[in-house]
Amino acid sequence: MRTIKTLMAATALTAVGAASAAAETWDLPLAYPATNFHSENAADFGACVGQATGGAINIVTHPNGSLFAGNDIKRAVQTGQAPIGERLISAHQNENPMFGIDSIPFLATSFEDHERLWEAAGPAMVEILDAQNLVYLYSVAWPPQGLYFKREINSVADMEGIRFRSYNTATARMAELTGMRPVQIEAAELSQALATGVAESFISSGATGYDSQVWESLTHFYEVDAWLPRNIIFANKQAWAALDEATQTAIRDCAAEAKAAGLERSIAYTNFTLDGLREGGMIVQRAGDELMEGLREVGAIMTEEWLQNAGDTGRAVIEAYRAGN
Ligand code: PCA
Repeated sequence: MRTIKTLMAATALTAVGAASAAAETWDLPLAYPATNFHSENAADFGACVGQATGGAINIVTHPNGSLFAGNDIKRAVQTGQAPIGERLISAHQNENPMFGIDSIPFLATSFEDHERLWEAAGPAMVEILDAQNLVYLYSVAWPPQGLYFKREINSVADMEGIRFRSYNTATARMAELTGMRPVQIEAAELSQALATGVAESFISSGATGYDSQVWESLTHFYEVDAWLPRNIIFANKQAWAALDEATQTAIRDCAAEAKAAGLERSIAYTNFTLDGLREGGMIVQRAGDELMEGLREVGAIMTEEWLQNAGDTGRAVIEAYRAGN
């Protein structure tokens, strides 16, 4: 069995390897730490591509914003400074409202609903990215977003004046509407921002709180399930077009695998990291009714604002998603 597999792998290697002249290194900038599930998934994707292309494409991941800071990754790939990259797409909602479709409060709050929303948004997303010189490869959701604080919070009124770390338009808007003071900070800088008091609260997954060991500065995590934002892995269009068809197919196959594996990882990481926050000493619980009510009011305003901005394309996607409910 082992021999046959090895033989088959060796044959595949020769076949594809012979077709492509030289091995090419593709640097893949990532914004999140190496141990984060997105980063591990991207590393596995890279290994898959290396194997499937017989070493013709050697993907090298650069986690934690070490090659480009999160906010610069998309532009770097668009302009060909990097052939491939991973980015939290909702951080670019200012370029196109559709990029923020995954951050509409309380629209799709479970992995299941969120995947359906993404299915509905998919074709439009591919087209928008294409017009920006990007080839969509795969995308993976973060776990549901909840609120981190350094004291007990029972209502929106309790949030007044708190310095709140934002990571996209929606998080900044939520801060404004709840009377907090937003400051945009990369995940890679989060621990430091909390330690120095630049930020004292934020919304994110258990994953990012766990990755950043936020129990060193904060005490409470409220499960709110506001939305599940996504990271997208995309390639530069010219770098992609330079690949032969067999290589493109091999990468697409690996991307399909990474999409499915990433979802499984995200689901598994959800409870694992919430337990990790508890072990770190934090109080992890569902938000109370009064807080949820207040957040839902804010969410309704944000939903209306998004629909206004997103026009027909956005409305059509939301309607298609809602029709499936
Ligand atoms: N973690 C990322 C984005 C969403 C998430 O869960 C962050 O906080 O930057």
